Amino acid sequence: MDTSLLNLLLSDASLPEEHRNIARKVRDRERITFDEAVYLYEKAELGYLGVLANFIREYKHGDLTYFNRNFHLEPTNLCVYDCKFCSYSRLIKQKEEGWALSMEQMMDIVRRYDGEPVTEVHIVGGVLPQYDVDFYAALFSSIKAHRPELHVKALTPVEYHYIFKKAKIDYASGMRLMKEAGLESLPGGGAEIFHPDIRSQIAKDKCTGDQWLAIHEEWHKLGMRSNATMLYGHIEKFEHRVDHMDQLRQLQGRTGGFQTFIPLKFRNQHNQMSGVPEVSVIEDLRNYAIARIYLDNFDHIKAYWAMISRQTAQLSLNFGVDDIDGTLDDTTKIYSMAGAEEQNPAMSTKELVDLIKQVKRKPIERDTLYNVVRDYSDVVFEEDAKPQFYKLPVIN
Ligand code: V47
Ligand code: SF4
Repeated sequence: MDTSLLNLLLSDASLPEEHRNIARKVRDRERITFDEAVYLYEKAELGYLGVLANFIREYKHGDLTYFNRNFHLEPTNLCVYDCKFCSYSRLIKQKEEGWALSMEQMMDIVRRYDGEPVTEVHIVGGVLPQYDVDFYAALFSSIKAHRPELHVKALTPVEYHYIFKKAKIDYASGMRLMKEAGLESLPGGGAEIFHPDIRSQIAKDKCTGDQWLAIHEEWHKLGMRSNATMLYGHIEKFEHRVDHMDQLRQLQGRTGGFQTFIPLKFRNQHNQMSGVPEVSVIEDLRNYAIARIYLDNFDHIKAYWAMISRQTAQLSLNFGVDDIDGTLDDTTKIYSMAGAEEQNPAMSTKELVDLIKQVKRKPIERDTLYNVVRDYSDVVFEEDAKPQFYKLPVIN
């Protein structure tokens, strides 16, 4: 691991005292405080943050950069809630623009991947009364019966809180039931911003921040893993971002069950918050870097390429990120509907590997639990083996 840039920073007498103290803490692997994180958001420029975050990224993972082969299953885009940032949900009254798949239709989607080398199905969508505890338990067990090695990463505390309340069961019993049915991990969605001052404005009615955290905690107590997200860059203040990460850091301290933190950039197309401008790419990178520095007990920071563009995903690998999610196969609509650059998100394994190699990192295919499936550092794809020459036009 190269410490020269960090040492150079530390030897710079013109660097403000607070900057130097935080850099020293990072070098000595000490935890930074809440106030220091707010200070970084307010005062630190990108180059400085990049040196610190990349130092942490490299002592945790060297050049390794993870991706997986997955597809999304989105049962419905109808939803009983009305989150202001959501471009995806069609309230039940706008039913003509929506879809709600039956169990058979969902299994047809799963069967479409028979024989394909995918390792994970990520299930995410809206909340509807007909999808209850029994429905989801039957879905998970049907998927596992059909393809036992396919990892089921499904739903968020938003759905779980809703279906457990309806079934009158507590979180602990509910999560146990889901595990028995075949659920293997929880994606990070539904977290938005935990702080009630913001949550009540953008995502009122659905589960609170405390309920989101309580459901993950019950899941972790069963020995299971999950992810966490943060929807940033809208009406929240820097203090709210740090508060959000602080609650995650505390829960992680108690359970160790989180695998990865995924900052989700607010996109402003076709939703009720279209008047709120999106933040710049500089702010995206600063945010990844501060997350990497603050969340010292999280192993991984993920940039979701489908939402921030392939180029920003490449850049993020120098700002603390070590994972860029998966192939997706054009099976998710959440971000394209919100104005993300990728309108039909799908990348072949070769494209993902090339994207990572182009910026001199090592592409590692992982499964959902970060077991290494394959190291692609020295893999030559068939297309690469035969050099392509362009025929020059003959000029007479
Ligand atoms: O909770 C909705 C977000 C999330 C918008 O765990 C928006 O591996 C930005 O959580 N602008 C769902 N974001 C997706 C999600 C996720 C994605 C990829 C990987 C994983 C993982 C989890 O999408 C929602 C919400 O925070 N979202 N609308 C929008 N306009
Ligand atoms: Fe429903 Fe989720 Fe959209 Fe909120 S973000 S309206 S819970 S689909």
